[in-house]
This record gives sequence, structure tokens and C-alpha cells, in this order.
Amino acid sequence: MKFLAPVILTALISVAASASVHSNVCPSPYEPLDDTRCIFVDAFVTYTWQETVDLCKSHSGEILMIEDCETFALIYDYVRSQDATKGKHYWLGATDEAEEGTWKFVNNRPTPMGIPFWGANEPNNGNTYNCAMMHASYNHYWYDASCGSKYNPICLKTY
Ligand SMILES: [Ca+2]
Repeated sequence: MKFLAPVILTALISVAASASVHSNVCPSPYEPLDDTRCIFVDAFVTYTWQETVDLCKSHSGEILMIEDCETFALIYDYVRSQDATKGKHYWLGATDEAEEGTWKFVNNRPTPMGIPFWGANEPNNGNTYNCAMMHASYNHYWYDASCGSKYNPICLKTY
């Protein structure tokens, strides 16, 4: 027992240290999303798609990009679990402005298409709707929208 105590104490100190690193790692206005990413959601101010891209860059983040189901589930749970955020539409950093029908994220990677990301038969509005948003009325599935519409921003930042 006498010899175990320092080991336990050391373990406790290292847990406490990693907990404090974790909570300090996301600079305001960001909060931790998972072990590698921080999230910022503005549920109160709406922006155009380009304004959202610029807003996220202005605090060294990026407009929300979702490349896999796990990330979609995390974002879904995050916005759906809070009264202030669950009823809002959010911009996604995906556009087919460069080539109609070819959706790409702002980092130039391909946007996943179909289920379980997009709403039924989405995107379906051709040349006039070239930016993607997450629709509050449809489980935050993705819809194409006019890039000049105003929706709420979500930014992500890597630790
Ligand atoms: Ca389009």
C-alpha cells in the first residue's frame, strides 16, 4: 500500500492535467466537439453562405464540413440537444457553384451524396441553388439553397 500511493497520486495528477488541457484547448467562442475538434454554433445571427465561410476563417476555423456519418451524428446530437440551436437551419461548407451537380466542400474534397446525408431527392434545384444547408424541419438533412439566403453558421476547428 505504501508503495502504491505515489503511483495512484501520479495517475490522479495526470488525469487532472489532461482534463484541464482538454477544457482549455478550444479557444472562445469554440467548445469541444470530440477529441480532435472544436465547434462554434451561432444560433442567433444569420449569414449568407460566403459570409459564413469568412466568419469561420476570421477565428481560424472552417465552415462545417461533414465527410462521414460519425461526424454527422455528432453535429446532429450537438444542435438537437439544445433548445437554442435545434430549430435553426445551418450552412454546410459545400457548393456546386463551380460545376452544376458536382458538389465539393470548400477544401475541394468531394461532398458525400444521397442517404443518409441529403434529404429525399436532394439536391434538386439546379443552377439557382448552389450552396448546401442543413434543414431544421427535416432532421437537419441537407438541402440545396440559394447561396444568398441567410442561415445560422457552424464552424469547426481542429485542436
Ligand atoms: Ca446547383
